[in-house]
Amino acid sequence: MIWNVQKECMSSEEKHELQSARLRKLVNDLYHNSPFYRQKLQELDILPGDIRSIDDITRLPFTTKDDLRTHYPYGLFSVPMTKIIRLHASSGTTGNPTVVGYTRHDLTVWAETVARCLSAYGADHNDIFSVAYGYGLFTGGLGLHYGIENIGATVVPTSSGNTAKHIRLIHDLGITALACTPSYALYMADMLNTSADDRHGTRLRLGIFGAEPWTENMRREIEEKLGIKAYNIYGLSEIMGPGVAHECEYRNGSHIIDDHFYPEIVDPETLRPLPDGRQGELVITTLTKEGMPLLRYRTKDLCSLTHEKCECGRTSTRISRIAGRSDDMLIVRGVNVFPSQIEGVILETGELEPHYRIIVDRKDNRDEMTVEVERRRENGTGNVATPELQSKTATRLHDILGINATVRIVPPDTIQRCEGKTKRVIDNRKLH
Ligand code: DLL
Repeated sequence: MIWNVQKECMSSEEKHELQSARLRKLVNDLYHNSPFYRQKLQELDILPGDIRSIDDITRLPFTTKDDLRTHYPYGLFSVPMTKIIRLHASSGTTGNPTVVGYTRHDLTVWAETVARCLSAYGADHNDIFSVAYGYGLFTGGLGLHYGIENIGATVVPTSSGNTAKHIRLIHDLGITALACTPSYALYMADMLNTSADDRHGTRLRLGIFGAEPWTENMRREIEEKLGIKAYNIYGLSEIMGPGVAHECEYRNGSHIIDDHFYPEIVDPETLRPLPDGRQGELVITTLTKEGMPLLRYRTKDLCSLTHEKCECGRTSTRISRIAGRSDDMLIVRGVNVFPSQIEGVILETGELEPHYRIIVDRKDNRDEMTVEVERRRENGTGNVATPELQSKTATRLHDILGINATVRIVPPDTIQRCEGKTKRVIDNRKLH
C-alpha cells in the first residue's frame, strides 16, 4: 500500500516545485536562525535570494560529522531549546558523540516517513511488531516505534538483548513482524531452532532490517530460516534516524523519501556531483527539518542513485544497497565503531603502544571484535601482558563503544608494520 499517494507519486514537475520551495525556505531560515550556517553561507557569498530552485543546491556548502563534533552539543540546532522535545545521540569519531534534536514537527514527520516505509513493506494494522532495535540514545527503537503506532499496528518494544525472552514473546504474542539488524535476525533464526514445524509455529511474516550493511545472500538466508519476507530500511541519526529510505515490494533499490530528504551522489575525493548509476558518496539535505536541519550532509555511505520510475508507482529517487563507506567506520552488532575511538582507549592506558589491529569476524551469525595491541616496551622488564591490563582495556572499550571486544595484548614489534597506509582493520565478514 502507498501511505501518502499525493507525496510519494508526484510528477517530476510537482516534485521539483515542492523541493525548490522547501529549499528556498530552508536556506532563508538557516541564514536568519543558524549562526553556523550564516557564516558558512557568507563565506561563499551566498544570500538566501540566490537560491531559487533545487538545482541551485550544488552551490551550497557541505556539512560533515566533524562540524557536528566541533559544535557539540547544540551548535547546529536552529531553534531555541524550548522547541526541542527529544534528543538522540550516536558515537562520534573521537571524543564527542553526535547529538541530534527534534521539534514536535520533526517527530511528526519522522512518524510519517516510517509509516511510508512500513506501508511499502505491506504492513498494516493487523500486524504485531517486535522492535528489537535498541531503545535509548540510538534512533532505531523509538524511530520505528512511532511509525508503527502511526499505521495502527501493535508495537512490542522488545529492545535489544535477552534473546530467549524475545523468542518466547514471538510465540506467545503472535508477533508477525520483526524489526532488528539483519545479523541479529540471523542469530535469532538459529536460536528459534527453525525446523519446519517450529517455524510454522510462529506467525512471523515480515522483517525490517537495517542499521548495518547486508547482502542478498543474507536476505535469502533470513527469509528461508524465518519463513518471512525481508526488507531493507536505511537511515542515519544526523538526518532523522531509520526511515530515510526503504524498499518496496519490487525490492529494486531503496526509495529515498525525497520530499523530506534530498539526495545527491558526489565523488568523495573531488566532491563533484556524479550522474545516476555512478557509485559515490551519498549526500543528503534535510528539506523540512526544524531542530537540526542540515545542508548537504556527507553521509560517507557509498551507493548510486536512479531517478527511473519504479513499478510500484512511487516516483521517488532510489539508492542502491550501501556498498561501503568512504571513511573507516565499522558497524559491529549494529553499533558504529571508529578505529580512532579504539586508538584513544589504547593511548589512555599508558601501557600499550598505538600499534594495533582490529579484527572483526562473524561466528554463528554474531559479530565478534578482537583488538590486538602491542604492550609498551619497558626498560629491562618483561613484556608479558597482565590479565589486569587486558580486562581494564576491555572494560574501557566497552564503556566507550557500548559493545564487548576481546583484547589480545601481544609483545612489542609483533604487529606487522606497513609502508604507506596502515591496514588496521581486518573485516572477515565478507559483506560486500
Ligand atoms: O543506524 C539508523 C537506523 C536504525 C537505520 C534502524 C535503520 C534501522 P546511525 O546509528 O546514525 O543510525 O547509523 C547510520 O548506519 O550511515 C550507514 O552506514 C549504516 N546503515 C543504516 N542503515 C543501513 C542499511 C541508524 N539499511 C549508519 N544498509 C549509516 C547499510 C546502513 N547500512
